[in-house]
Amino acid sequence: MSQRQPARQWWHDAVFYQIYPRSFQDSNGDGIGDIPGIISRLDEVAALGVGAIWLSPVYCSPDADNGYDISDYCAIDPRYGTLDDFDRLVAEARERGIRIVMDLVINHTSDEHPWFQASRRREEPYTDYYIWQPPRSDGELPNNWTGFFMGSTWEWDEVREEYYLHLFDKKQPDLNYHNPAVIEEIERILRFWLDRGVAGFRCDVISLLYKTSLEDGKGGPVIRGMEHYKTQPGAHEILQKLRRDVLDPAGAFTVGETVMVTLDEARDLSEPDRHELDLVFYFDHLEVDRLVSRYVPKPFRADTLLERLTRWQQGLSWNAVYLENHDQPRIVSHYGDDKHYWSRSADLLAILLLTLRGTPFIYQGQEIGMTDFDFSSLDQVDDVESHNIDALLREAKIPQQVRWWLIRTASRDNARTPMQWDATAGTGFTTGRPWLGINANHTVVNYAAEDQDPRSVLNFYRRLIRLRAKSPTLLRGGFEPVWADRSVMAYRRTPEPEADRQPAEGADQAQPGAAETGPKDPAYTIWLNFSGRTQRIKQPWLVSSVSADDPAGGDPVQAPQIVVSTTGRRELDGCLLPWEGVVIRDFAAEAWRG
Ligand code: TEU
Ligand code: CA
Repeated sequence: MSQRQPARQWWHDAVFYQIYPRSFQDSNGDGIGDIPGIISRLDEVAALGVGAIWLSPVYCSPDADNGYDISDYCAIDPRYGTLDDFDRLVAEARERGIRIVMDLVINHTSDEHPWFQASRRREEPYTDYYIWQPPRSDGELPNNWTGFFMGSTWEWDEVREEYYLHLFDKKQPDLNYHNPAVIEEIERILRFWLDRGVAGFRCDVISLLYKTSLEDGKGGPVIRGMEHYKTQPGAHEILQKLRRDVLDPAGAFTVGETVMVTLDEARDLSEPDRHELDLVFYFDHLEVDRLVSRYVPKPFRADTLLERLTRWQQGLSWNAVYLENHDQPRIVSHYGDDKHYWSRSADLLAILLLTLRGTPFIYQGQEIGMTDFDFSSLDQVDDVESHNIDALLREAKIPQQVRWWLIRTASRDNARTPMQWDATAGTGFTTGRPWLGINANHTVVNYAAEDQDPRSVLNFYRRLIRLRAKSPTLLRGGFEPVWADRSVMAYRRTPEPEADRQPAEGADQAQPGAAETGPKDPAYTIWLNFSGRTQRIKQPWLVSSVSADDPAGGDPVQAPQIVVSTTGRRELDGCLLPWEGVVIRDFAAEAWRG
């Protein structure tokens, strides 16, 4: 796949910040984050240098899955605020040059949504808004599918006297996308939020919308039946229709969450000439040390991570780059070392996120190095998925310690503990009783302390985001793997070719990387040591400050320079210290030819 430059759009150069409203900032002491709370922290978000906020759901919801079960798509849940609060958020963010991107959860609704209530009573036109099936002739379930939250995907409904399909929780019935009326409803919802100044949508499990058939699934007990609904032709048609009818006319941006997506599927879903999504979130790079999705840990290998990143970095025109979200464990606890090298490994992972090719997404708290939760038992955990998994493992007679070990490492609640704003008891998040436990390390890991500490993880993120914004190579250059073994990996970002140097779409001079007329931006080589041991690298280019004569006999080529380092070292001696990450500006490197 050639890495020719796609026509520049704002989201190619922006850094995104994901907010999980429930855990970001509470403004009224009920222990639950809300929209006025977010507004009160927009300066902090802006100070990070982000250009857009992805807002996890704030719609009306009975919260079976913390808002990913929506009962009214065009209303704000009273716990989060009002539509006026929302409009104020959009306006206040815009004033700070920040766009708002909403979470679009349309694979399923809440079972408390009026559509579902009417559908179960066969009230037209809602009868076929969902996927209903009678029992099989032998009285069995309609098929053998199993869901994302464990167990069968079918739930019996007393009123309708039929089963309905739910790929997630039974309170999240799947919509029927064979029904054109459902697609019209979705178009109305999109227009409702676009008319309120929203810049685009993060589309929840968007590749699962269209169930081509309900035949039995092949394969094992985990998420069985996916071959009948993952990235089906019908889904491509729907995405093209939504783009044509609503999204393109509004110039809206879309990033799709595409679980278990393959590279070919991702191309079909997001390459510019497909007119479907602008970007996709894939998961491969976060499962290097996992046997099954987020579960069952296995040893981490840096060379495996580089191999997977290279495939996606070079496989798509443009990537959505992320290491955390509200479903994943905290990356410093997952790939870093939050015990012995917390700050340095958090910085190393910041280098990885902000030097890869693509649009970076930072998850709230990642910028201050928040770690996985410090819970000691399941009763402190809220997430429906974790409780369902524990129930399934208990049925399978798995001992309690093993169940807890599995859940502790993979639970989504690791990402959902309240944002740590300061060292006070409520960590500045709430004056009330937080809906989920606050990590005891908030006395050290918090925004207020790090804001004042120039060597903090927070200021490291800020510096990297500034470096990226003024570097055409980091913004738009190529990606090449350089070297890796089980602990260390290195890659190069190569300058974009002359021909591709173009001002950003509708760029004003303030735009990062706008019309560059200055000296050509060099290449950057990034070296990352993912281990607590010093690694000797026998590679010639892991040295610095050696100026060389230009082989073409021109002026001496400027020596490679370390521009970012997690240890603060400016000289390299063929070794990488524990969790040392460096970004080397390398004038000697040839332009990438793409
Ligand atoms: O997540 C899809 C989902 O299943 C994820 O949990 C995914 O399996 C996992 O991250 C892979 O490691 C989306 C939302 O992000 C999640 O919060 C919702 O629970 C789910 O859809 C249903 O809406
Ligand atoms: Ca609140």
